[in-house]
Amino acid sequence: TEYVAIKQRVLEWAEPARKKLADALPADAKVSFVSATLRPETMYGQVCVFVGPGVTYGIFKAGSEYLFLSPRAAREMAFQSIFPKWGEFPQVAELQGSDVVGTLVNAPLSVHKDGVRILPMESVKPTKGTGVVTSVPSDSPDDYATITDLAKKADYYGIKKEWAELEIIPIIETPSYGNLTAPFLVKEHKINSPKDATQLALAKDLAYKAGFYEGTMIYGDFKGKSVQEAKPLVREALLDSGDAFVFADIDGLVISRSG
Ligand code: ZZB
Repeated sequence: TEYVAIKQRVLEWAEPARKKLADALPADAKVSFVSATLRPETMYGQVCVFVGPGVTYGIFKAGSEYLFLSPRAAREMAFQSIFPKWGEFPQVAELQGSDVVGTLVNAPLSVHKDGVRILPMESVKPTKGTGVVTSVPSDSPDDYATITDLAKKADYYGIKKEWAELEIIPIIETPSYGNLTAPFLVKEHKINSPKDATQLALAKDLAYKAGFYEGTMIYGDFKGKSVQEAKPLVREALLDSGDAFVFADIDGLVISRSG
């Protein structure tokens, strides 16, 4: 799978992460969470970034900056010229997803200019992409089901309710599902929880197909264009600005093929 890897610069660390990193990083270190997405055209609607709370992540030095992602993805990137030395991916720290929940990061292109929070998602797969997922609840049923649950049970998850309540803006319109595809499908398929895996898989499939084949951008730089036209244009803009790079997930491909 070829992902667009979005760099989400840390603006403020959550307390557990800050403590663990005190001796590991220079005070002025530029660290970015790296989210793997197949839908760059939806980046306008990012409201948070998900990590698996029980997943182990690393911070890796890539030239003058640092990247937060799964060690598995870092190893793959070391053979894709994403780190300066071929095959090397120097790790400077190890963190659990739960350590970084609450961290404030920049979200390139998002309507939320002051940044978005890192939040927990149980269904994040450590073996796919970078293990970091940027969340667009307007167009991803998984994201909508999770953010709704996080806001409902903020205390249980140990987060501030307002972190899960950033505005969800319409960015893509489809004739089948209107301008908030994911909320529409979650309601239509009576999905009440992020654990409703079967219905969520169906909703995701429908959302992908409708978005790609019938979607029109109603927000952002390519407003009025079809999603098929806008997708490569947003991708190029993110690559050109340095906010993203391309990442081919080789292992993920092998794993998904063998089931
Ligand atoms: C933003 C986004 C917006 C995404 C959307 C989807 C949608 P797939 O389809 O199964 O190949 N993702 C990436 N890595 C992981 C992971 N490790 N664990 C769980 N989810 C992950 O997966 C690709 C999509 O799944 C990615 O694209 C990412 O979410 C998430 F409007 O990025 B996406 C209908 C989907 N819409």
